[in-house]
Amino acid sequence: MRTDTGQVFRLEDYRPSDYHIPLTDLTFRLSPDSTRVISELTIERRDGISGTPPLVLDGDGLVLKRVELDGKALAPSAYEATPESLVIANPPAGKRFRLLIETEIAPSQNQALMGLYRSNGVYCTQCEAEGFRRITYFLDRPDILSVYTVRIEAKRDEAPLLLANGNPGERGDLGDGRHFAVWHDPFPKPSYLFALVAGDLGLVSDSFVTASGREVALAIYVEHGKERLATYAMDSLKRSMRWDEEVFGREYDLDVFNIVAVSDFNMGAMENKGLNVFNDKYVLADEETATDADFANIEAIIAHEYFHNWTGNRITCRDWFQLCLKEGLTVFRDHEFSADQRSRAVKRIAEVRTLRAHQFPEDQGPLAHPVRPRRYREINNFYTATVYEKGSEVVRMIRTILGADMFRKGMDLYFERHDGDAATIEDFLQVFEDASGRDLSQFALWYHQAGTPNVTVAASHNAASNEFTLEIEQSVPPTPSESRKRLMHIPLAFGLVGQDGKDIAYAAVDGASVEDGVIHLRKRRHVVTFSGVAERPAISLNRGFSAPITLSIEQKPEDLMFLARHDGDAFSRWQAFNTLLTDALIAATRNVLGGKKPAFAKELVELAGIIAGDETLEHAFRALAISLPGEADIARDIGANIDPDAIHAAREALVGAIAETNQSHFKALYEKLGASGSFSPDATSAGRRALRNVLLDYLSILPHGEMLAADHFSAATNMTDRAAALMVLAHRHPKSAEAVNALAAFEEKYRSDALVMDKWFQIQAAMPGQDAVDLVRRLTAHPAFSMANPNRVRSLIGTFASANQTGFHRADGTGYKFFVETVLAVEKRNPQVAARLATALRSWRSLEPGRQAKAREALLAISAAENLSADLRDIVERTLA
Ligand code: 0A1
Ligand code: ZN
Repeated sequence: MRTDTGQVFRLEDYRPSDYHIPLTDLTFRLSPDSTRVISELTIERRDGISGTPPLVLDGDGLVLKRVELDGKALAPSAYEATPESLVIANPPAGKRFRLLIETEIAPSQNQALMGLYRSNGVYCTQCEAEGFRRITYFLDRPDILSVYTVRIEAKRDEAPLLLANGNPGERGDLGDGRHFAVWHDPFPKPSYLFALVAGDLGLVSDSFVTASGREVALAIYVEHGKERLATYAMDSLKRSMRWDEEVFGREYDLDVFNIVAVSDFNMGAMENKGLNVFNDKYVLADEETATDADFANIEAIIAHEYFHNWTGNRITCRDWFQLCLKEGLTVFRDHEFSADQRSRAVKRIAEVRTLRAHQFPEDQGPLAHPVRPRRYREINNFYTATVYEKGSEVVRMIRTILGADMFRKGMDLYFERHDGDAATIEDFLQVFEDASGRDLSQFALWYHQAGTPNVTVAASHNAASNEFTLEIEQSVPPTPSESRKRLMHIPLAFGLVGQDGKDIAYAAVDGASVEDGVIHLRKRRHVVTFSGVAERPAISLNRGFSAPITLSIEQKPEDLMFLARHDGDAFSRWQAFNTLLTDALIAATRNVLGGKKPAFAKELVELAGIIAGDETLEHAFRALAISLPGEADIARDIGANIDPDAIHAAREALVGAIAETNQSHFKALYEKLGASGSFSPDATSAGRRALRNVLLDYLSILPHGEMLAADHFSAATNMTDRAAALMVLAHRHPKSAEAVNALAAFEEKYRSDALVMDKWFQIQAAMPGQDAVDLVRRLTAHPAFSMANPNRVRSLIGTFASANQTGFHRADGTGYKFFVETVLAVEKRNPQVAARLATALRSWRSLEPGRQAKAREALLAISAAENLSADLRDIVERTLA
C-alpha cells in the first residue's frame, strides 16, 4: 500500500517529459506468486532537449531483477532502483536507446486490485490511473504514447486464454505444459490503457461489420456456464458500435474487440484499447437475476467503455488534470446513446436525479473541486461525480449554446485535429470556437470554477403594458480554496406557458441575449423583459435542465400544479411536481420537529393520483413523477441542521397521505398493470414494471400492505418485481412474518449467486431505523460476504453509509463507530475502495449539532490511524478541513 507522502500535484507544474517511449515490448511469464515481466523499451530523447538529463521511471512496490542498456547489463553504479523508481543518471548521448527491465511481481497477493492481480483464478490488470507502475518501471503518465507488443506465457491448463490489447499475433506451445500468445496494438497508447487477461473463461462471440465494410470479431469472456448471461451485453455492444457511426461518424479500428467480465473490480469497467475489462455486475444479466435498472446500467456502461475508443483512447488526456476531457465527454455520449435507445425524457430525469444526488452534495461540501481540478494529492480520488456527471453537463451546455449542427462540426474538428494526441480542455474548447466562431472564454469557467451556481428569479407581469419581466441574478457560492468566484455564462432554456398549455409567443425581448428558447446569462443581474405578452404566463425555467444550477424562484403553487400537468417540456413537468413534493416534505419535516402532525394540501395529494393515471404519459415517466424525493434529497434541500429521523417521519407521512387518498384508484391501476407475462428488458416493459412497483410501495403502507407485498413477491417472475417486493417488505414491515420469510426465501434461492446476494445485502443495509447497524454488522459474518470483494463491500457497507439516512446517522453515533472500524479494515486491503466509502461523511457539517460532533469524531478517528494510505488520508483531511 502506498502511504501518503503529502505530495501535491499541480496543473501549472506540467512539463513534457524529456524522453519518449515510442515502442514497448513486454513479455509476461505468468505465475500466481512470482510473475516475471520483461520490458524492452525503445527510448528517445525529446527534440530540443540538450544534454542527457536523467531518466526517471515510475514504480510502485516493484522488485527489479535485471536491467540492460542497448543489450548490455548495466553496472549497478549506473542506476538507482527503489520500489518507487528506477533512475538512470546518465542515459546514452545518442537520440535513441533500448532499455531492458525485468521485474518480479506477485499477482496472487495483490489485493488493491491495481496492476496485475488475480480474480477468481483469472489474471487481469487494471492500470488507470497509475497501476502500470505496479507491473514495471515506466514513464507512467498519459502523455507518453507507445506502440505495444505483448507476449504472454502461461500454463495452458491454468490459462488457456491469453489476451492483451490490439490484434492477435503468433501463438504456440512452449512444452512443459506452457504456451504463449503475442498481441500487437498498432495504435500508440498511454500505459493506463494497457491490459492483459489470462485464464480459463467461457466465450460468447459475434461479429460486426463497420460502416466501411470491415468485419470485427466481437467476444465477451465470462465465467464458464454464464455465457447465456452475456447476451444483453453483446446486443448493447453492437448497438453502441452502430450508434457511434451514425451519430458521431466514429468507426471501430481494430480487427477484434474483446470484453472480459471479472468479479473483483474496483470500479464499473475499464476502456483498455481493444480489451475492455468489466466488473461482472455490468455484463451478466437475465430476467431471473437482474433488475431493469441492471439492464439499463449494462447498456450504458458497455456503451461508455466502447465510446472511449475515440474519446479517451484515440484522443487521450495530456495529464490527469484533464480527466474530464475523456470522462465528461464520454458520459455525455453514453447519455445520448441511452436517450436514443430508450425514452429521452425519462433518461433526462434520471440523469438529473443522479446529478443532484451525487454531484450536488460534492459541489456543495468540503470535497468540491472544479470539473478540471488544479491540484490533487491522490488522482484515484478524482474519479468523481463532478468530473464525470458535471463534466457531461458542461458538454451538453456547449451543444445547447452552439446548436446540434455546430456541435457536431466541432466534434468532427476535434477528431480530425487531435487524433493521436494527448490533449487538454483548452484544445477541446478551441475546436468549438473555431468551428462556430463563438467566444467560449466565459463559458470555460464551468471547467475551472467549483460550486453549483445559484440563480434567483422574480417574475412579474404588467397587464397594462403587456410586458412580462424576469429579474434574474446569479451567484456562485464559495468552495474550498476558491472564495471569490467569477460570473458564469449560464444557458437557461425557458418557456412562457399560456393558459392553454402552449408556449406564448412574445414580440420582442430586452435585457439579455435570447436565442432559440434559451436565455444566456452572463452578468450578475439581468432584467429580461418580454413585450407583447397579454396574459400572465406560467414561467417554465431551466427546461431539460439546460444548466446544472440550483434555481430559486417564487412560484405560486397553482402555477407549479399547472406546469406539472401542462408544461410542453417533459422534464420541466416532472420538475414542477417534484418541487411541489419537496416543498411539502420540507414543511412536513419542520412540523415533525415542532411536535406537530404533518399535513398536506389536498390538491397535491390528488395530483399524484391524476399523474399516476394519466394515460397520455409513458408509464416510466409516471413512475418517476410520483416517486417521492429520497431522504437524502430532502436533507440536501433543507441544507442545514439535518435530523434524518424527522425527515423519515415526514416522508412516510406523505407516502401515507397519497396512498390513503388514492387508495382505490392506485389499487385498480396496480391490478390493471398486472403481473408481467413474458419478460422483455425494453424500456416500455420496464416502465410498466416501474409504475406497478411504485404503486406497490404506496399500497404497502395501508392496512394489510405486507400481504399485498408478500403476494407480489411470491408471484414475481423476474428480479425487478421480486427485489421491489422484498424491499417494501423489509423496509416497511421489517418485523412481519412476511418480511422474515421473504428474506429467508430469497437467501435460500440465491445463496450461491454473489451478484444476486448483493441485492439481498443492499436491501437490508438500507433498512431504516435504529436496528440497521447491528444487522449490517451481523451480515459482515455472512458466508456470502467478503471484505476483499469491492461489490460485496459496496453493497453492504456502502449502501448502509450512503443510502441509509436513519441507520447510519443514528443519533448515538454507533453507525459512525461501525463505519470507522470497517473503513479501516477495508483499507488494509484496498485503499481505493476504502477512500470511496469514506466520502459518505462528506456532508457531515449539515447535520444537527449532536450528530455533527459524532461524525467529526469518526473522521478524526480515521485520520489518527497509523500508516494511513494516500487515498484515505486525502479524503479524510479534505472532509475535515
Ligand atoms: N476509465 C474508467 C473508470 C475507471 C477508473 C479507474 C479504475 O481503476 C481503479 C477503473 C476504471 C471509466 O470511465 O469507465
Ligand atoms: Zn469513462
